[in-house]
Amino acid sequence: MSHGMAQAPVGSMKPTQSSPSGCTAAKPSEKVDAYSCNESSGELSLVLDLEDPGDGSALQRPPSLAITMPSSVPCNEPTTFEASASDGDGDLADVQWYVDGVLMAPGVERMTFTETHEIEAVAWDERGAATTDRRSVSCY
Ligand SMILES: [Ca+2]
Repeated sequence: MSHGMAQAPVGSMKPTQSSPSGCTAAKPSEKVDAYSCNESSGELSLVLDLEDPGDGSALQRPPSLAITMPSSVPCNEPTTFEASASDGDGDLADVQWYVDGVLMAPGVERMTFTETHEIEAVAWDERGAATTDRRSVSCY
């Protein structure tokens, strides 16, 4: 003996989209986020609730950076680029040096000055935030 397939009651499962009567909704193909209702209109707003757990980890802080090498160095002697860099999040990733707008090769932090150059240091953290400091360095 077999049982017949049970048949569930069929109701209206059709999703309906209601709009206040007399309102003009956007075209179905468009994202509906506002209705124009005769004299009034309404809109939906998205509120981003950013909650910090208390240790600051939800917020990004850019690195702190200051060039510490002197603004005047001996000519014709190798001078080491020096900067003080830190990050409040503890995610300092890299410090890059530019001389007259040209990026120095990675790991190169010494140069012999024969004239004045515009030195720029850029500190990056792991999240991509950057802080820049500049100094004009002459030689004597
Ligand atoms: Ca950071």
